[in-house]
Amino acid sequence: MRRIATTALLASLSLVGVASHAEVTVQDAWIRATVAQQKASGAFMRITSTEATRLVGIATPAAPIAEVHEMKMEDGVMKMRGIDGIALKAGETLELKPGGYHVMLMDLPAAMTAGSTVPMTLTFKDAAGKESTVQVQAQVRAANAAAAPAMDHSKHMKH
Ligand SMILES: [Cu+2]
Repeated sequence: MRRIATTALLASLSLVGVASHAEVTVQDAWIRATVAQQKASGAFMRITSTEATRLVGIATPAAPIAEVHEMKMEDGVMKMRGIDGIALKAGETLELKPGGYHVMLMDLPAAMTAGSTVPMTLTFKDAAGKESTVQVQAQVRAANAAAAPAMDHSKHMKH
């Protein structure tokens, strides 16, 4: 009996392995342009995955520190903080946008100039713990480009 149960378990594990070739699509990745001396900015995008997965990290040569942040109302005040990842449901689009989840780029060595393109590497971790990366070209846009209310990133220095 025990042997049969083990075989069945292995079979289902390998099925999961086949199914976990998640295809991640990133659309409309952009970074808010900065002015000289501004050390932080936000990056935004829409992410869709064919399988459930988790965004666990971001890296870009344009910033030594890139963190996933969330914004939350706390005691009537909008606050933001670093989180260790964001879960994506299969087929559902996760939107990183001003006022919501975003990528925080910090300690910027140079201003982000509108019109330039910045490469970013997104790291995802699936339910089985397997990591995969997606390369994205984010477009730098003027601060007023978003329809959503502007987000004050100057308060990010506390992180
Ligand atoms: Cu932030």
